[in-house]
Formats: sequence, C-alpha cells, structure tokens
Amino acid sequence: MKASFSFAPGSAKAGESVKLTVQIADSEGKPVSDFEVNHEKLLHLIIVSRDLSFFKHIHPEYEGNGQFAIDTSFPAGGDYNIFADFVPKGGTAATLSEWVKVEGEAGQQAVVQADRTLVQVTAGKEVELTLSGAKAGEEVTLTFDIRDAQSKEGIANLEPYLGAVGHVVILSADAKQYLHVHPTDERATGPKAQFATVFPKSGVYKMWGQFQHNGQLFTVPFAVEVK
Ligand SMILES: [Cu+2]
Repeated sequence: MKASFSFAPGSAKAGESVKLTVQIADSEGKPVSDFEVNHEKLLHLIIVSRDLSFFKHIHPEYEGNGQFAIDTSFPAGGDYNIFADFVPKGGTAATLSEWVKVEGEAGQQAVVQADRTLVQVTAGKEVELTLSGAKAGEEVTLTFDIRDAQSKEGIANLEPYLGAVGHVVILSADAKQYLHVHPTDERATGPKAQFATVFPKSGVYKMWGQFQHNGQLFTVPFAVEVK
C-alpha cells in the first residue's frame, strides 16, 4: 500500500494555508476506498518537522476513491514527515509516511535530546510522565499524571479524546519508527492516564500525549532515552 501526499496548488509555503490531499492506493496503484473507523476516524495524519519540534495531529475529510483532504499550514520552511495512520476494511492497521518539502524560511533546527525532568506545563496543566522501564524490546507502561498547574490537584474529570482517555504518538528521533500505543484503561478519566508500548531499539524517542479537559484539547511533548 502507498500513501501519496500532494499540495494544491502544487506547493506549500510556510505560514500559508494549503490544501493537503492524501491518496491511499494498493501495491498496484488502485485506490483503496474502504476504511475501518479507528479511534473514531477513518484517517489520522501526524505531521512533524525534521527536528520533531513541530507536531500536528489532524483528521482529513474523506472525499471518496481513497482520497482525503484537509486545509492545513506549516510554521516554517523545511522538511516535514507526514504519517497516515488507517485501517483498510478487513485489513490490519497501516502507517505510511513520506517526507514533504515546505517552501519558505527554515526555522531553527535542534537536536532531539532526552528531557532531564519529565514534567511539562501546558494549557494550565502540569503533566508528569513516569515510565515503568526504559529498555528496548520490553513492554513499557507510560503513566501521565495530570494536575492543575496552579493548585497541583489531580484532574479526575478528563474527557475522552478519540474514544479514550487520551492519545499518545511516539517517534524515534530520526522519525523512522512510529510506535503504536494503547491505553491500558480506555475509560480512565485521570488524574492518571496509562499507556503501553514497546520501544524497538535503544535511542531517543519523542512522544506527544494528547488529552481533553473542559472541552479543550492539549498536547504535551516529552523526549526520553531508551537503553
Ligand atoms: Cu487522529
């Protein structure tokens, strides 16, 4: 299977809205036109910059004949990796990716480094990440502990996002490994949200946890080192 990404009209420029079209086709180039609903959507698109400092998770509209489209924008010029995550009808989950170029002035590029402390503050929330282990090839439980940043009180009324307590995307620092992550209890509402995954190899991985509270979606990034 193949996912092809294209921009209308022709190219994407930093800071400008552009129509991104995704065409899903089989190995013979025929459109794949039936999809299973997975996490409430037919297609999940993850877009990251080369240095993984930029992350976007969006859901294009299905236009039929294996084609999806959405209006989106990019903050700076440079290379972006787009991942299409979907389940063809009767098939197994697929993640297909491609690098695309965005015109315009490049942003500053940083090396992906493991965080020294796994606490992040965003959107009025303080989120602490704990890993049950950090060894390649072993199942690891990721626990996100979500508190109010001011009162430090645990938030126990998280709302479902994409049908579960949260959604986590993990990429290796070179963006070559896209990890599938599953909530251990989809119906949890906080303050703890737990997920299980397996890191395939040693190295630095970046992850983004996405949660919803009071109707507001928030995204917390973490970078961890796996031995
Ligand atoms: Cu999604």
